Amino acid sequence: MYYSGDRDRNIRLQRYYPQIEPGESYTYRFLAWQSGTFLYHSADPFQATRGLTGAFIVLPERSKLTRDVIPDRDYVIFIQEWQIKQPELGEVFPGCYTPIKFNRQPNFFTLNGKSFPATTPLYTCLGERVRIRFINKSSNSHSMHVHGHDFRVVEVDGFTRNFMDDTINIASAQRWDIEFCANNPGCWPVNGTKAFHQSNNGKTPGGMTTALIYLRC
Ligand SMILES: [Cu+2]
Repeated sequence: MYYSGDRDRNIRLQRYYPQIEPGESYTYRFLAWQSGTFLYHSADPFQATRGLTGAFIVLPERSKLTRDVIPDRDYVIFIQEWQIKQPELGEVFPGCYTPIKFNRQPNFFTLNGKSFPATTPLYTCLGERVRIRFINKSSNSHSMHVHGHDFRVVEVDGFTRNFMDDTINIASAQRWDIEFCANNPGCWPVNGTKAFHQSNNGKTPGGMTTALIYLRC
């Protein structure tokens, strides 16, 4: 919604980020001038803490999509955290809850919307090149690693990087793209390294943990 003639900063913001009321739609059109890993979210930060956000991936121009640009596997891991009212720490109390919008003390941690053990594994075959695009849409930084594998950081925030590492600290809103050769068959944890983030309301195992699983191929 646009309020003309008002100098208030918040109202001017609404001119750039339209309020889309229930039942309404709004079409954004823009030039995707930069390839890379991005995200979109509601302009209201407290709608984003309740889930109005997602991944936005821009691939290189078609003419530049060569074999060395496209990995065999290309995964997105979208990191979020939630504050959900629970009677006490250390247990999960099943039920239907609305996340607390201020989200100052998150007690649930998800990868692509699920906490371990409900997270979706990443699959690969021996010898494949695997890319993982980590997107941190949360208010904390998250230190992530892939057990059993070193990796190359190939992009941060859509900008090219080229260095080896095995654990990366992803600040709030950052996107880190890593690539590695699947050269160590097995079933490996892929997880955030902070203890409480590996739990569901303090109950382990849980939280931002998933698995890298080698298939027989
Ligand atoms: Cu770990």
